[in-house]
Amino acid sequence: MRKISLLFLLIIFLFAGCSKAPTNDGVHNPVIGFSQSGTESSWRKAHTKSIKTELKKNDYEVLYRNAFMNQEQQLQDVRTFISYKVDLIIIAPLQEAGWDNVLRAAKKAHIPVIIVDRHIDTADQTLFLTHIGPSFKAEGNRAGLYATNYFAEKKLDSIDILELVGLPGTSPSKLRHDGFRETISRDSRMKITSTLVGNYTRNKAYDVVNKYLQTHKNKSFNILYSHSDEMTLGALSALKENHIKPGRNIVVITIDGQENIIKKLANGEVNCVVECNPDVGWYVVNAINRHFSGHQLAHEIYISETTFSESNIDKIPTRNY
Ligand code: GZL
Repeated sequence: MRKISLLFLLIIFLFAGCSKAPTNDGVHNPVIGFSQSGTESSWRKAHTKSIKTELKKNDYEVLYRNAFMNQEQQLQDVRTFISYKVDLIIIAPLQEAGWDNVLRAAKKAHIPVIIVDRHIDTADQTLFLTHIGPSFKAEGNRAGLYATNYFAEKKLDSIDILELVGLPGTSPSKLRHDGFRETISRDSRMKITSTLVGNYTRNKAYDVVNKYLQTHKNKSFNILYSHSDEMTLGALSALKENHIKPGRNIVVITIDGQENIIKKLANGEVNCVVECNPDVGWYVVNAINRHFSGHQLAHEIYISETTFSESNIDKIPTRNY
């Protein structure tokens, strides 16, 4: 009888270690510092909600800070977590650069760090346990694949592309650009003739696209490739105000998969939506649980994603963002 009860207790302990926050002093649940870069899109808000919800479901105490797209503020937020001696820090970095000093301080304080969403640029890969997020390059590849397939049979001598990139110095802006260029290079007619910077916000995107259209009245283009749905929504307003029919006069390709852009796919204003999945909470908390249970983590954990267009519009799952 005694053997059975000991075995039962061992099983409970083992499974409990993988699914709930282990109490580090037998009383308090671990405290997680979560530094988010901003709230610029419903994608970003869904990303935040996914992580916070899963952490709380697993009984972690959460200290949350939103840097409102201010890099200095975000670095300060992380320093605050270090001063509070949290048990682990999650960072969704705004920019790639500038993280070494604060991450060295976290390492010196023996506080593990997990990077989510965008990447950081550091030579010292021991400064964080793992990165959990999309393959931005693959997202760019998928956008380019839609473009090359769409124009494969079209009788055109040249195919001009207007690219709307997000915040400079961020990994999605660089890698979505690289992935797209890599794929469209297979069609020598395709050329990115203008690149505008929309900083991932709707207002900035509207301003730069409207100014471009006003100052290039005689210049046409075949494709708008926009790195995020929020920027696409701003661009669509500018296109319509300048009497250009998005989805018809030009092909519109966008990345994220927000509910409001799926509606534009349905009404023909957008031709292709490359999914960028914000629902990473389970992956993040599973990694934290495994870390606290003494497991080694893969240094890169990719989130699965797909592409939506008129060919599968009836099968698009509810977006919840
Ligand atoms: C990508 C993420 C981007 C989203 C935008 O993972 O960093 O930032 O595509 C957001 O919605 O602004």
